[in-house]
Amino acid sequence: MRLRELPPRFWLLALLLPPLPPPARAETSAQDVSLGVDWLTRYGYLPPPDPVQAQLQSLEKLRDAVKVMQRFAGLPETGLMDRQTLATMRKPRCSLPDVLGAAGLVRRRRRYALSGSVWPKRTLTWRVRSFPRSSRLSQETVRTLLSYALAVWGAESGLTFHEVDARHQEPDIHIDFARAYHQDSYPFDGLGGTLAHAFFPGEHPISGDTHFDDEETWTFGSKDGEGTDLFAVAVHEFGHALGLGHSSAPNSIMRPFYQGPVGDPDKYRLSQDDIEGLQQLYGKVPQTPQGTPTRRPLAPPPLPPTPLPDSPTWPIPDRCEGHFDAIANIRGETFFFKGPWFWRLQPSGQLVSPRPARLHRFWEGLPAQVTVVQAAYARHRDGRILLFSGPQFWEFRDRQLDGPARPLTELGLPPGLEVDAVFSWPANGKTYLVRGRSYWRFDEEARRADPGYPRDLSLWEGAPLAPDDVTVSNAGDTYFFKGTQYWRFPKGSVKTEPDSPQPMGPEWLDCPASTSGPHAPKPPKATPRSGACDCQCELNQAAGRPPTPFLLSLLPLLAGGLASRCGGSS
Ligand code: RRS
Ligand code: CA
Ligand code: ZN
Ligand code: ZN
Repeated sequence: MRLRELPPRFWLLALLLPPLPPPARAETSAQDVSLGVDWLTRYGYLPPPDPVQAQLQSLEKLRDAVKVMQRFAGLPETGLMDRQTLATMRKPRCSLPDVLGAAGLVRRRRRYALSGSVWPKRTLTWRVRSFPRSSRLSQETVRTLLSYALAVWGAESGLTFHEVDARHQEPDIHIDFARAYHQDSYPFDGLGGTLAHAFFPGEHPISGDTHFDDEETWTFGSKDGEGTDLFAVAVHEFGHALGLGHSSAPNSIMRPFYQGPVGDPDKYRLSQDDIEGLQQLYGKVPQTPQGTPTRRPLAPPPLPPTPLPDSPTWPIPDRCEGHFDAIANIRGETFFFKGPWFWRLQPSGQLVSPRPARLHRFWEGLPAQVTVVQAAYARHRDGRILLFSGPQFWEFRDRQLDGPARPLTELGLPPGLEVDAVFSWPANGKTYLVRGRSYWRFDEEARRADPGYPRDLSLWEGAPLAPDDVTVSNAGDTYFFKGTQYWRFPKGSVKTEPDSPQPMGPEWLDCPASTSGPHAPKPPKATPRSGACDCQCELNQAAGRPPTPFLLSLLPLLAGGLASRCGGSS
């Protein structure tokens, strides 16, 4: 089609073409104009055609549309359909619009765009429904990379993500690797072009769903630059799944064009523009009065060793900073959990090693995506160990997982609630579950929640609200932990010691007092745990096992496992 054969609206757009010698311009412009209008309309830069529009206004809008498109594409904002702009438009690309509604064309200071929809909850579930048909990446690696990509958004918003088994729960975010037509209106286009797309939050079953083109060569940590980095694309798509549109900010992961790998998933941080967009939707990570997050966001699991030779590692946390996720007395030993790590104190009060051990190397069968244990306790009646994360818990027999994830509602909590602390109180053999300023009680013998709960935590006189965790020492005293402090309740008492709280560091973790809060340094007291292994050893008897095999089973794992990574352990 030649320019003179075009309908009048294309003449208008021809004004956007750069000044070129007439013959060359006429040869290219017919196709260019057609491509330009279609492209800008298809990707949301132009509203659908309106024949009654005034010409001058339209010209201005067209120039604006071209400029916005150029900004998104990282091109000079000429407002003209120049060579670079047309080249960009000719390349195959995503079918979802870049600009969401008319607001996208309004000039804004912020660069990010919002879909206008958000999830009305802070814990979201996900599942990979279909994996790549053939890929260098194993299914395990795919899941791990996806959980890292979700955690990137969780870290800045406090949102948490749980991988679920659809047989038990329909997830919010289904993830598929699909080819060509795949039961939505956005068929994929084979190798290259569009890499993936995602649906904004909402109530439709497809809302939040994220699709990757299975004809791409998905890679991670590729040395030769081959393939498409799954982690980078997943971070982008999950931005949409949470409600973000595309952005034109230079460092934004939400730019509509693939920018290549973004480095180690455990070190990757969102750009300021992405953070601002996200926090517009979900607010900031909840802060305590001291300015620290109340609960660390769900962190993803360590990456598998293969096929990632330079597999990044999590920074090892400093135990002296306190703020543990969970603390539990397990058969006489005290476990301090923080992210995907834990430390262990022997019944004598000695730290087994100053270096933490890895959660998943020890708790066999704990799903890889569970990287924060929010509470833990050893059940009095059978010695089983229960680990809690999000709205679920897992039961372990010694170190082995025994059964599927179970909902907290089984222990009497209302649906959707998570726990701060769980402990078994020797005074009555009941299990206490604490959340915020409320607590519930579970009768292990009758295997049902006690009526009349929740009750107010102030009934535990002097206890901090929303403790990090609560546990009972071998001497039978109850300890509440929060931040860098602990509160002691003498055996059988629901009233804290008058000198509570105390700094945890010197007492429990072999840390100097100065790193443990506002208290003056004081010499370590005789440890409340030392020697007297009474009530917790009864657990082993109740379980019909002596304590030794369990304790011994830890040693090769902690010593050997850490030695290979960290060069030895004490
Ligand atoms: C998207 O926004 N999903 O939410 C889609 C986006 C995407 O796939 N963009 C294309 C892209 O960058 N592809 C790279 C490979 C082909 C390159 C050449 C052709 N080409 C997801 C990304 C951001 C993770 C769009 C696209 C393909 C493109 C383009 C855009 C050339 C501009 C220029
Ligand atoms: Ca493609
Ligand atoms: Zn799709
Ligand atoms: Zn996108």
